[in-house]
Amino acid sequence: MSDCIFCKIVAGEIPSKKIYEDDDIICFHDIHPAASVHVLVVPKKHFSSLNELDDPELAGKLFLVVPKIAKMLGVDGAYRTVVNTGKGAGQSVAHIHLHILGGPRIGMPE
Ligand code: DGP
Repeated sequence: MSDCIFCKIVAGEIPSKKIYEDDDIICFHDIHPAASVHVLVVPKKHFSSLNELDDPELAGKLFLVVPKIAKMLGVDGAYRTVVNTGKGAGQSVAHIHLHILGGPRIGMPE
């Protein structure tokens, strides 16, 4: 989608700190990290949210890549995976993405 910020990151039109990419998926650091490790797993194909995702194979790939990326980042022993769906739930970018958060939370006492 032409006005989608994550589509622009996928297309290389907006820079990102990319840590993983394959034919279907890109993963990059969140610009506003909420933990010492905070990355976003994003399908290259545009789906506005989990409500629109209708590709079971891609859904499987999105989940199965998470532990691989967590291991790459050294947080596979303990991490959270979050998918916000809808503005009321905090979804600010209308392109489905999974958050991976690991390590100490930023701004929160341990
Ligand atoms: P959500 O609130 O679940 O829609 O998460 C969207 C996340 O995307 C939010 O944590 C901030 C991040 N984000 C927004 N714009 C950009 C950007 O241009 N680059 C990067 N790397 N992250 C972004």
